Amino acid sequence: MKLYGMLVSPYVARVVLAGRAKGITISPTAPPGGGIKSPDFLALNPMGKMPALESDGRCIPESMVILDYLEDAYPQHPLLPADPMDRAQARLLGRIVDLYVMNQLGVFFRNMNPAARNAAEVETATQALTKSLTDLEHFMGEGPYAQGGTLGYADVAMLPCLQMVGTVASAFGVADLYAGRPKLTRWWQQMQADPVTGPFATEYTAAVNAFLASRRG
Ligand SMILES: N[C@@H](CCC(=O)N[C@@H](CS)C(=O)NCC(=O)O)C(=O)O
Repeated sequence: MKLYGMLVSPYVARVVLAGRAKGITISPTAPPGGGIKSPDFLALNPMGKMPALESDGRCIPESMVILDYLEDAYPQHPLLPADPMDRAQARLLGRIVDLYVMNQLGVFFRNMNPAARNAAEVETATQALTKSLTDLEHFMGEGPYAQGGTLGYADVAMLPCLQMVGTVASAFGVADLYAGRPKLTRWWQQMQADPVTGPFATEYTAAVNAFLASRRG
């Protein structure tokens, strides 16, 4: 099994983290042909995005589909709960992050330079981000993990994405994604305390900061 991509991508990172939570080592490797737009990589994954998981000669893009594949292929240490409604809730938290939280990231990236910033666009994205976090908070469980008392699917789906968004949004005056949101606040404390996600969060913060520093030049 090969995971193509770079750890700094939150979508790649959630697959790496899912592997760690399940006790499987999944290390990202550089896409073949020198990048995600190379003919060699596009032959495997014409979507031209990371991550892509290659296994037995077949390729799966889309990080949440990869998480589901890992659940099916490595059932020994499940990250999804057993109850159908709980499973749906876990997937919902990942879906809210992907469709509504991460959706704002592009605007922030486009406006990183304060001198060329579109203030109206940033304000709209900030409001949408605020709403999406409130929605996420609503659907989270009572904790201390995203859904219940053990590390699971929703935690690994959420963690790198919220770390990336939090770091980028902090450059736009959004000081703390979790402030005023008790479930998210407790969750983030738990993520830092957990023996799997704590070290991962430190490693991922370093990767994000290095990436942002390289973009600043
Ligand atoms: N929905 C996809 C998103 C993947 C994605 O957008 N990855 C970014 C890196 S963070 C990428 O490959 N971007 C290159 C592009 O869109 O051309 C997933 O969950 O895997």
